[in-house]
Amino acid sequence: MKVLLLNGPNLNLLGTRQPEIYGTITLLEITNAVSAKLSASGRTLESFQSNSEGALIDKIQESVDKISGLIINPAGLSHTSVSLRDALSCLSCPKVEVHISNIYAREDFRHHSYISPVVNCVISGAGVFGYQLAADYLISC
Ligand code: CA2
Repeated sequence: MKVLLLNGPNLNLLGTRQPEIYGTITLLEITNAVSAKLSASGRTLESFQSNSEGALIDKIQESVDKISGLIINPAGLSHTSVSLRDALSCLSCPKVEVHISNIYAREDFRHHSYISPVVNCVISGAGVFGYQLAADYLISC
C-alpha cells in the first residue's frame, strides 16, 4: 500500500525561511518522519514537491488507482486552484489536506480552500506535526 505525500509551491523552503510561521524543520525531515510512521504499518511513501501547479496535477493523474492514501499541503494553491481540486476529485482513496499554520487565524484570503470539500480530513494549525496526524488518519482508514 502506497501513500503519496504532495507539497505545493514554496514548501521546499521549509526550515530555511519564516520559521516564526512554518517552523525550523525541513521538508526532508518531515518526509522521513512520515515515511517511518507509515512503514511501521506496512505502507510505503512517495513524496513529491513542486512549485508548478501542472506538475502536481500530473502526479495526481499518474497516481489514480495506484495509491491507498494521499496527504497534500497545497500551499497557496489551496486558495486559488479549481484545477488542482478537479484532479483530486479523480482519486477515490482517503485524502488529507494539511496546513502547517492555522489558515483561519491568518489573512481573510486564506480562510477559503478550494481543496477542503474534496478531501476526507483537514488538519490546520498543528505545525509540521499535522503531517504525522495525517499519516495516523490514513493508517486508521
Ligand atoms: O500553513 C500552510 O501550510 C500553508 O499551506 C502554507 C502556504 C500558505 O500559502 C497557505 O495559506 C498555508 C505557504 C507555503 C509557503 O511555505 C514557505 C515555507 C518556508 C518559507 C517560506 C514559505
